[in-house]
Amino acid sequence: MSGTVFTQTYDAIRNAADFALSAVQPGVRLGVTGLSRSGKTVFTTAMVHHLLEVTPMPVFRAAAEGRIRRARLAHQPDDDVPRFPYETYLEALTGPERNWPRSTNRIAELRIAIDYERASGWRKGPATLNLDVVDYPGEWLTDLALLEESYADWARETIAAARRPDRAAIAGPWLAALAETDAGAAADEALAERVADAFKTYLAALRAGPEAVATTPPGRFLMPGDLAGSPALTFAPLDLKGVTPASGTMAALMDRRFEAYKSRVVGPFFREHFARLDRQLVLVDVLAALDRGPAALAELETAIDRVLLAFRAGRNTLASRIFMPRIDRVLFAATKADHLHQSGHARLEAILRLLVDRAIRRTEGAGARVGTVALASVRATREAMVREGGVKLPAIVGTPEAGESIDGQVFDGLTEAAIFPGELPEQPEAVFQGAIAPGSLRFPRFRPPAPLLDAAGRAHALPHIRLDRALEFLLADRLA
Ligand SMILES: Nc1nc2c(ncn2[C@@H]2O[C@H](COP(=O)(O)OP(=O)(O)OP(=O)(O)O)[C@@H](O)[C@H]2O)c(=O)[nH]1
Ligand SMILES: [Mg+2]
Repeated sequence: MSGTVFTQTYDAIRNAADFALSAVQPGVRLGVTGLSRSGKTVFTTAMVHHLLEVTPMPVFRAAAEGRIRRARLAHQPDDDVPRFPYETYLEALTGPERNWPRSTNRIAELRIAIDYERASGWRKGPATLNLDVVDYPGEWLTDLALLEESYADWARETIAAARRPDRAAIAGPWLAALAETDAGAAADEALAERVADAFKTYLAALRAGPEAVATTPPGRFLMPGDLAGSPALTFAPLDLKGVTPASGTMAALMDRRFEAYKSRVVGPFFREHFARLDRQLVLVDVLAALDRGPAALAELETAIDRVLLAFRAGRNTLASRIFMPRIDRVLFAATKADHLHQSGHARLEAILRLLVDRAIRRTEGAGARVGTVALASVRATREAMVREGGVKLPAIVGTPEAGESIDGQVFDGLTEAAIFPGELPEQPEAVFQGAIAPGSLRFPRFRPPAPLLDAAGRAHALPHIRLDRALEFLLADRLA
């Protein structure tokens, strides 16, 4: 209990310090999150690029009205968070090789100081807004549920979920290893590592399987950040058979590590990072889930529920003693919309809207203003009409990455192709009734776009779809 009180005091002091600072220098902390491969790094890179270059963004009013004078990278406020290597990622995207940034598995931060002109009112005149962007894995949000659970409960539930008949093939090896592990045996580090490894292999198989499960905590097991291999990540559920762990046993060791994971890893993340965010962007690869089929879609719904619960935490939950979120706007964005002709964008957004609305109903509110958008952070395609069997179809044209294949044709990474990606149903509900057969859509990975040069040979800014709408929702009031 005393620890909790201390935590609150500490938070109060820090929040007061944040507040005192913000009175001098207005700031906004924007979280960018989403599950693995949802497009976080590409979005953050593109957003920073458009802000720094002050590109024309019709829907982002502050930019459209010419009130953004200049934006520059500034020193980030947190010395213990890795800097988001913007320059490296932009170079990868726009360099001669045109590569997407590599996969990341940890938190990163970047500060952009935006010099702008206030729109109106008594404060009219020049001002500066410090925008802190924090990119972190969405998997970490799933750990919130653990804060209220004991090791025994978590172990029982996780084992029960693995014993579901439809998971037999995926869970088999781990359940076999589990059956051979005696929770009452003497604590043994080598054994703990073996059991934890078998459990991690199971989690990885779940994610790669048809359900594409990403919401089975602990979130750091697949997204360890800098903690890979540390004891706080070397634990796993054991079959306790209803017996309370006796000291010196494997069960007691696992129990202690589980508690350490909560207090050393989960708590600090929510307190020191999540609770300080003002705005949150959640990127969702809706197209990939649609293409994988109903199980993946159901899993995506669970993931959105978990995210919303994290935003609402703080009302009558144990978590509220640990942190209190202050996020007042959440934007869910369906990414990679450039995989569809623009005629399909409204349908894509409608499906996301439905997923989010259902989640809001299930989780009884969002605790923040919620928006949805279908966007492409970096548009890798252009549009065309193709003729297939005498019918004209809305298609997209881009360069599929080397090794991608569509209808038996394997691409070399140099050849452009016009692709009809398939059609999304008019009624968004239909996707839950199997309107899209698994694997029936054509969503190859495209290479980043070739640079467009102006008359003087200078490269144009990276193309995007509705990135400006996202910025307007997330930042407009702070740049008013
Ligand atoms: N065509 C297209 N592809 C995109 C876009 N954004 C992301 N992608 C693709 O999605 C992949 C993942 O994007 P990232 O931004 O690295 O995703 P992430 O969420 O940071 O992924 P992790 O770091 O692995 O968690 C990229 O390598 C691209 O292939 C987009 O706007 N258009
Ligand atoms: Mg990333």
